[in-house]
Amino acid sequence: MVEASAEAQSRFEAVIANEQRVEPRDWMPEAYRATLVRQIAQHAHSEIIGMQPEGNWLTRAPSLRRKAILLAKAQDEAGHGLYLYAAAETLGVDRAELTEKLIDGRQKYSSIFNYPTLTFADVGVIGWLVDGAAICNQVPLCRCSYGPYARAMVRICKEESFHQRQGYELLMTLMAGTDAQRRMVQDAVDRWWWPSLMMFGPPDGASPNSERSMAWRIKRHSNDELRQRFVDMTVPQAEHLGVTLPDPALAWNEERGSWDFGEPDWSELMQVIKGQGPCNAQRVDRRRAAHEDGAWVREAASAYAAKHGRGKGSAE
Ligand code: FAQ
Repeated sequence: MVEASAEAQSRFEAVIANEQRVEPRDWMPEAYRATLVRQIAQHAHSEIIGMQPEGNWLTRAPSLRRKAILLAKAQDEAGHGLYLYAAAETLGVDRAELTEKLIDGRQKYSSIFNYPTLTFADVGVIGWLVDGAAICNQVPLCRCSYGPYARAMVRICKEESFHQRQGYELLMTLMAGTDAQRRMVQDAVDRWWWPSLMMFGPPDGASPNSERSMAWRIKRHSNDELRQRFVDMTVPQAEHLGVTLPDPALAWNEERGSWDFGEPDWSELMQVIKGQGPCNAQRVDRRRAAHEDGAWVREAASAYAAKHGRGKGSAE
């Protein structure tokens, strides 16, 4: 990496301070670039691995309508992965290399996708809670200081909003059904509530990256601020739906104008991040198998690109 001139350094700092965007052509500190590669790659991997839990229900959706909706949602997640890998590539990394790192366990993806989807109600709860949490976390990323990431997030957030509504609509339908269907929804809420809170990351005191990412305006809010925002948004939705959130400490705090809530089990989050969650091995094995099964497509696309004089194509 070329040593930065004092002028380049102060130009970078002014862009951040003035709420402008850093673009791929601009000089940026190596640590800023590395932080973005880490976060964007983790985000892209999450979208791709995130297709698996719901994909489990594609062939067993209860109607053609539900199957079409679920298929469209999974396709959206694949698209989000592609925008995000493209954004990461503007930082000088190669998408194929990022995929290798994921399947070798050298890069992370969101903890939430390491839990099983036991019933079709899980599809609704993922839309409502997981996409709901993703929206809370990602809307501020539309104002991230790095241009390509911020722009990718605009479309992703629009699609995530649709995903959240479809999940909520599915749950409303189940809640208007039989007692067994209502029990199925409550059971899914009980299993997904705490993992959804963990999606926002460790508490602020144990979040080593937050301070610097916020100073660089990559992250706009701390993990705990966004978690609180999610709880405040979700409690009235749960009441409207007629489900109970599995947290006896949940109580309206008049003084703060917010909901108090219990402490997630942080040791569980750490276990899942370390690869020891209920489905980590299965998710990564499936991703590795899909990557290997797709080798012939990448080879064919590269051969086609070479034949048409485009050199090494974007065959991944
Ligand atoms: N899972 O210092 P911090 C979606 C790691 S997309 C796994 O607080 P940071 C769409 C973290 O990487 C969901 N690892 O880190 C969808 C760091 O490790 P490292 C994905 C986690 O980056 C819906 C260490 O712990 N969204 O849902 C997690 O400042 C439905 C210390 O943490 C994004 O990726 C976790 N939950 O803040 C798809 C959004 N939390 O790398 C299908 C963008 C923390 O130093 C179906 N990312 N870690 O070794 C972010 O906003 C941030 O990266 C955070 C973490 C907030 C996730």
